[in-house]
Amino acid sequence: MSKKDLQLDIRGGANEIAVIRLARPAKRNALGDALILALRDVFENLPATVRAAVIDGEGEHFCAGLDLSELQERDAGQGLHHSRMWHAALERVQYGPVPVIAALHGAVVGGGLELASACHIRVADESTFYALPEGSRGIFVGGGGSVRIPKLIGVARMTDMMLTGRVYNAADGERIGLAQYLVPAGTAFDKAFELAQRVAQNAPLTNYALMHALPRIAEQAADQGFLTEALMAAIAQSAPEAKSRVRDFLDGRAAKVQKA
Ligand code: 1HE
Repeated sequence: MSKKDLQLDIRGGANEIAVIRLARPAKRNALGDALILALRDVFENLPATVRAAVIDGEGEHFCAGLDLSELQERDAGQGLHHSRMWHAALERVQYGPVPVIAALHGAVVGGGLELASACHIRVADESTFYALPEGSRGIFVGGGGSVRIPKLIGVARMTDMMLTGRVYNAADGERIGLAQYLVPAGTAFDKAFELAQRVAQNAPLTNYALMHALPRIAEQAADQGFLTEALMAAIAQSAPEAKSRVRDFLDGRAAKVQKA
């Protein structure tokens, strides 16, 4: 991997946004080991001033998944560690310091879909298509896809994608839950950045609760989930920022919720 294959650009303003770009368009942003480790390092070392991140891919495609040229003869132990390396990196994306918004276009396939599913919001433009070609390559997902993708679309749809090689287009992808936003071709980054700016204005503890507590509460039995929720709510509302935001609303200084 060359240093240029993963680019980090911190955009200023009161709330900084990290723009992270897969920049290996000649290989359709395929993810080799070095690129995966670089992704992990970027999320581990984001400056504390950053409040949200956008990830996108240079060229015609978001990401072609695992760099198949690196797929050598691995024994079972090496295969296990390789998959665990992906898990560690994508955990840094999902459970890192700030919400991450994926700007998708073109191919979002294999490990590319695994990366996208580790992000908190997915914005897809009309050129986007989704597939899990692992099935036809004789392999299995290894980047956390079997945990995260069924949470978006259900086990049955993921099974179909892998058994039959089914490709979802952008509109169907949004319909089934692979992306939360569908935008005109060429505008995914702009929309993702706009959303990141909005997310960056939230109280940091609210964003923390959404990233770190909500997915875990959703995995808990209801009685445990209710308690975790109550603890998180108590912590969030005790922050000075929460008190001043509520005071702003009560004093008529904060925006009302507008009809959609
Ligand atoms: C690659 C890869 C790659 C492209 N690894 N080199 N992923 C896949 O099985 C998807 C494989 N890729 C494709 O199906 C297509 O490349 C795309 C649909 C993504 C794009 O098509 P296209 O026509 O724009 O590009 P292309 O001509 O196929 O590829 C351009 C170059 O990128 C070419 O190399 P070149 O040296 O001949 O120019 C391709 O070989 C190279 N390339 N994709 C390596 N993936 C943690 S486990 C995750 C498991 C997986 O992700 S498995 C799924 C892998």
